[in-house]
Amino acid sequence: QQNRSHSVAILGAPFSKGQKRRGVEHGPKAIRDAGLVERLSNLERGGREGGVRFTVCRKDNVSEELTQATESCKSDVDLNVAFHRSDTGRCYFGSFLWRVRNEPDYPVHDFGDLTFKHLEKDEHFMHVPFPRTVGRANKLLSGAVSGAVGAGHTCIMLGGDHSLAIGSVEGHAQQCPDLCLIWVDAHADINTPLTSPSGNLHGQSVAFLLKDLQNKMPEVPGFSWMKPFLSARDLVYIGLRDVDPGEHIILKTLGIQYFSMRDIDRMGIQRVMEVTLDHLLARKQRPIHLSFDIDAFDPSLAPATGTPVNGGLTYREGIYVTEEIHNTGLLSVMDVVEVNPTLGATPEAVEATTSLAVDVIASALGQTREGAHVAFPKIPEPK
Ligand code: HAR
Ligand code: MN
Ligand code: MN
Ligand code: MN
Repeated sequence: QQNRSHSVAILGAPFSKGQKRRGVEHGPKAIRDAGLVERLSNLERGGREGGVRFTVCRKDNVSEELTQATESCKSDVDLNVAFHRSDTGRCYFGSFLWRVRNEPDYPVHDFGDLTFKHLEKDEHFMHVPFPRTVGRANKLLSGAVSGAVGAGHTCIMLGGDHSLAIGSVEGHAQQCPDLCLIWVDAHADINTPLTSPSGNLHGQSVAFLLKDLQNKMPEVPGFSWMKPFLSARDLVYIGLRDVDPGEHIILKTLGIQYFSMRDIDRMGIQRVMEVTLDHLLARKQRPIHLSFDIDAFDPSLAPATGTPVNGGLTYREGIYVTEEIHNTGLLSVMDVVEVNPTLGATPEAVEATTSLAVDVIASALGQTREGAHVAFPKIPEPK
């Protein structure tokens, strides 16, 4: 029902006080300089599109719905149906994805960068640095994301460090209270100030969002403007491989669905995405918030980042994740964070990281590896 094929809003958030290394505030400029706006403008996004994901438990239902959907399809509609049998053999699940061709393109609006103030007086809270600065930056970002989503855009937030997800998801939730969250990251970023080994807020973002952790969170100065709103069952992690002990007990206690790199090795990325989307969308279609930390990728692909961890996503796994999210038709906000152009060993290393960021954004917004033919309703013939 909430099929999203909208104009795109790009929102830069040059902010780095969620951790102790400077440089990640140059992420938005570096990603733009890698050609983001041109790439998105050239995307053949012509046409509305959307999707329905279903789980049914009788084969006749599938064929019946299939026939109906196919019949209601006019010649200017592409229908893409994928479904398969569950492991028990009794259920079928899959998706109908549709796209109306030959409609006007959807423009890309670059809203530029937000301006964040550094607060002079901002003492540590416990061992947490810059709490008021981070709290205030996220309040500002929250308003901007809420405004962009409210105006009908699909919003791309360029970080900045991952503490910015607090404001980004909060602002998104103001417009879409039933959103779900896919967190692609080497790290779980679910420490509370009481479990965090570093104190850094970019390792704690999810703890600020979750209702289920409300009574485990102290009152951090700078964050009184927000209340946790997300349920643990509305969140899925992909790519984890560096999880602190305190984070592990939280993941286990709250029963959060996560796919570590080991799970990806075991199940394959295709199955991981199937279970992810089934977990979040089978009961109800709702807007997706994708929070993509570039360090989810292997450091050989994304070296210019503050906390690289070996054994990450391959290029193809990462792109498969964003392709599948695009195919739901439900992507509403995407964060791309932790690109730090001051950390690459060489200019080539930085360029690899920023162009990878552009690739995952383009893929999340509909660039396909198999190609597309929006501008070609049929094969041209010689006169
Ligand atoms: N878990 C560690 C901490 O809390 C490191 C996590 C921060 N690194 C990130 N976040 N880039 O994804 O300090
Ligand atoms: Mn992160
Ligand atoms: Mn990370
Ligand atoms: Mn598409």
